Amino acid sequence: MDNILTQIAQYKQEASAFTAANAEAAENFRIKYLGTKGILKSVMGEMKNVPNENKKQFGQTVNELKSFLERKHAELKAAFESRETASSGMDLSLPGDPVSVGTRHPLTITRNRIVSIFKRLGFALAEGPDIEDDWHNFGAMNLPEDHPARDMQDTFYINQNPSWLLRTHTSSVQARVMETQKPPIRVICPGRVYRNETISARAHCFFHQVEGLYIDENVSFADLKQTLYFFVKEMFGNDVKVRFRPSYFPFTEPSAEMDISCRICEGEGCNVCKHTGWVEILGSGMVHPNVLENFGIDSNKYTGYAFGMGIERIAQLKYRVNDLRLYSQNDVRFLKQFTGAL
Ligand code: 2NL
Repeated sequence: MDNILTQIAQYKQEASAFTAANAEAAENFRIKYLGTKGILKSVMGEMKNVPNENKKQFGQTVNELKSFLERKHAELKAAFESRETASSGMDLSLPGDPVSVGTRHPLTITRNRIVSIFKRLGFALAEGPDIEDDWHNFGAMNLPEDHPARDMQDTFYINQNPSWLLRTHTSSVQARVMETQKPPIRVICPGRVYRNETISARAHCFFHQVEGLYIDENVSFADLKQTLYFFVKEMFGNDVKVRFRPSYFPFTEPSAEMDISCRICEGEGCNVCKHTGWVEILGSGMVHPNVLENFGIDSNKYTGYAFGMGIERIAQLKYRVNDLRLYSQNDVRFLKQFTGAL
């Protein structure tokens, strides 16, 4: 009797030290201790050799061993079951969900191209706030108090404080540059601008502009023409033709608008150039002396040129976009056509 009890204690010790590295090892434990030809069965078989007066005690010991082995087996098995459930819902050999790569917006592509051309000519990038005050947007730009652009019909004023407005051009950025820097000044200023327009294929309440400003001694109209000529050749190709037409802006004198030969019909005549062979792409001129003096820049010593263009317009000519609204509708059928464009 003592023999068999010692033997049981030994089995128990062995079993309790058993570790399983995988589900198979846990199953081997079950076969070894709890299987039909296992240790528990053979211990139970000893009952017939135990003297009657000890049967009760022996039975208890065997029952304890049995529940110990079952608990131990459950523990071993559970360790793997939990690990298996965590990963079983996932087949690592399946191909992953494709990550769709976005595209740059055509206006971003166009702005980056414009800015990079002027950067190569030594222009520095300058940016400023969309919400401006009257001085930086209008006053400093030589717009008289009664200029129609200042009208509520044309400009968005901020309700809470009507001395603030949404900038109507990025000239306000150049104003801030002239306020804080001394000539020579050479900056290129891209940004969103706002005008109170009814939205249609040709007009929107916001659009994007790039303006440029160059102030130094002896800056001439010839410099303006040559710089803009270089710009359009880089932007539209070497064979592009240009013409300047006299124009009027309150902030420049003299002023000129620049046309390029129509890239759509190459001068043959089409809807885009309204059968003239020419399309307008920007406004420009020599900075008005009043604008320079507004910032304490001596207009007898310094001269400058400035220009402004609409990014939508340049993108329209490059990509043949015939409705301004497409730029802000976020329709992926439109946007994904620019895949691959930089
Ligand atoms: C256009 C015309 C223009 C300017 C913008 C400018 C800026 C300063 C001084 C003088 Cl700080 N002028 N900017 C000059 C001429 C034309 O824009 O059609 N823009 C879309």
